[in-house]
Formats: sequence, C-alpha cells, structure tokens
Amino acid sequence: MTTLAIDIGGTKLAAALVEDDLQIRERRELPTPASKTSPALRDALKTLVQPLQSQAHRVAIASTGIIREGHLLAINPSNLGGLLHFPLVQTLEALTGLPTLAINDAQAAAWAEYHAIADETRDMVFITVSTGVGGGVVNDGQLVTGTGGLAGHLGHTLADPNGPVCGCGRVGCVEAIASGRGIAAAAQGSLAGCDAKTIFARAAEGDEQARRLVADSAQVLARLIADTKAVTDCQRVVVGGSVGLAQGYLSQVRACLERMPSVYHVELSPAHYRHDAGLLGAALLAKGEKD
Ligand code: ADP
Ligand code: BMX
Ligand code: ZN
Repeated sequence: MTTLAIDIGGTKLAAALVEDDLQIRERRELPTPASKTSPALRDALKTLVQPLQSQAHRVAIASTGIIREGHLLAINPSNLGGLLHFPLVQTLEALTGLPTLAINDAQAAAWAEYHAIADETRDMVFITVSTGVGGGVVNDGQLVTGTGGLAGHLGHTLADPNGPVCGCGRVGCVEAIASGRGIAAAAQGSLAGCDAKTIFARAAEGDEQARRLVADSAQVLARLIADTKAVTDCQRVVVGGSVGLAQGYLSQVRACLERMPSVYHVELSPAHYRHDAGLLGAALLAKGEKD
C-alpha cells in the first residue's frame, strides 16, 4: 500500500509517497503560510497533495501542535502565524477522499526513530529543535501520546524563570530560548531580524554574538536532555529538526551534557531519517493501524 505522508511544521510543509518498505518517492515542500485563518493552510495543503493523491491509498499526517481527535490545537500559536485550531483529518479527507490519520510531528518522528533502533533499546526520546522544540517519548516500546495528545511536549518545560515569554503563555520555556524562533528572537544589533539559519552561518564565520546564541540554545537543550533522562531513564535521545541537525550543534549539546554528573548522561544521536522522520513515523503508524 502507498501512503501519502504529510509533515506540517512551523516553517515548512512536506509531502511524499511512502511505500510499506519505507521507500520515499516524489517528496515535495512548500513554506508554511503564516496566517491566522485556516483557508491559507488548507490551500497550501491542497497544492501540496494534489499531484500525489491519485497514487495513494491513505493519508498520514505528522503535524506541529497538539493533535486531538484529528484536530490541530496549537500550544504555541505564534509558530503558525497565530493559527489556534485546524481540522486536519476532516480537511485532508475532504481534499483526497482517502482515510486519514494525524499525529503530532515529534511523536511521529519518535516512532520512526524508535523503529530504526528497536533491536537495541525499548526506551528512547526524540527531540526536534526546529521552528519550536518538540518531543516524542517511547516507553517500553510504546509511543506515549497522552489521552489529550500533550505527552512529550518537552519544549514547554522550564529552562529559565527569568527568560523570555513563550508563545504558549508561560515564561522561560525551553522553546522560547533554544528553538529556531527563540534563537532569532534573541538576536540584536547586526543580527537583528536574521533567521536561525543565517545566525548559524554567521557563527560558522566566527561572529561572537551568533556563537553565543547557538551556545545558549545548546546549553538549554543539554539541560532538557538531563531532565528527560531523570524523568524517563531512556537509553537514547535522538535529535532532529533543522537546528538540531545543523553542523556542529549536537556536538555542543554533547559537550554540555558531559559536564553534568554521569547519572544524566545518555546516548545522543542525530535522527537516522534526518528530515524525513516525521513523514516516515506517520506512515508507519498508518500502516500499523490500517493493515
Ligand atoms: P519545521 O519547523 O517546519 O519542521 P525545520 O526543521 O526546517 O522546519 O526548522 C525550521 C527552523 O530551522 C528555522 O528557524 C530555520 O531558520 C532553521 N534552519 C533551517 N535550516 C537551518 C540550518 N541549515 N542551520 C541552522 N538552522 C536552520
Ligand atoms: C511547538 C508545538 C509542538 C511541536 C513543536 C515542534 C505548536 C504549533 N507546536 O512546541 O506541538 O511539536 O513546536 O514543531 O504549538 P515544529 O514546527 O518546530 O516542527
Ligand atoms: Zn512554552
């Protein structure tokens, strides 16, 4: 069976056809529209899926936001241009006429990454450092979604009570400092208005402020990983997202973690499926439920 997999992030939308052996075909991307209202997202999704849907038997969506009963509910609406709510499953079923499943993007990616290492571990955590910071927990071989879909939202744990206000309404969340948006928001002077990608490029050129912004993100992520180890006793933490996978980032996180007491140490690795973990995890879940 062929799955039309869709990944909805705060910065980009991706879609591809995924075969049951996890081969990916015809991957395409579009920028995520920054609009408070649903029609812009619906139209972008329509453009994305139209060339693919006739070849698919089902749709599987990995999406940013809390996913509850097929609806996207933003915990941090500012990551989606202020959009609070979107009827994901209903919209894709209407657009494609295909049975549709939806799950949080980081939970989906956790499931794909667990699949890649399942012969060596039963307890792992996936963290995406991207537009926001998302998480997915696999405990004793089971994906933990929570009854309301909130489980694993590690980006909204506390990093600094004196830190910036997060789009979720709390002060000092991990996401407000470590995410791509958080890094960009803290930039001043010559870097004001730059996105995280540009700030990483400046850091590689030796810009002091850029290096400090990247280092602050890596430090906050390392503390989050130590907290995650204490809560879950996981054997591995897998890191994805465009910031998480950026050159040199994970080695900085590892260096910060190594300075903490050894009880907090855990195997750290970059996502095996790189930027496709969300697409593949959603496809795997759809395959598991429908076959
Ligand atoms: P999404 O959040 O839509 O899933 P990404 O995982 O691509 O998308 O994350 C988007 C964030 O990553 C943005 O803040 C962007 O500036 C940043 N980013 C994109 N490419 C890079 C890169 N090569 N190095 C560092 N940051 C990057
Ligand atoms: C936010 C939240 C999470 C999501 C995470 C990473 C929203 C819209 N999203 O914490 O549900 O998993 O960002 O998302 O509230 P991404 O857009 O960075 O991939
Ligand atoms: Zn928050």
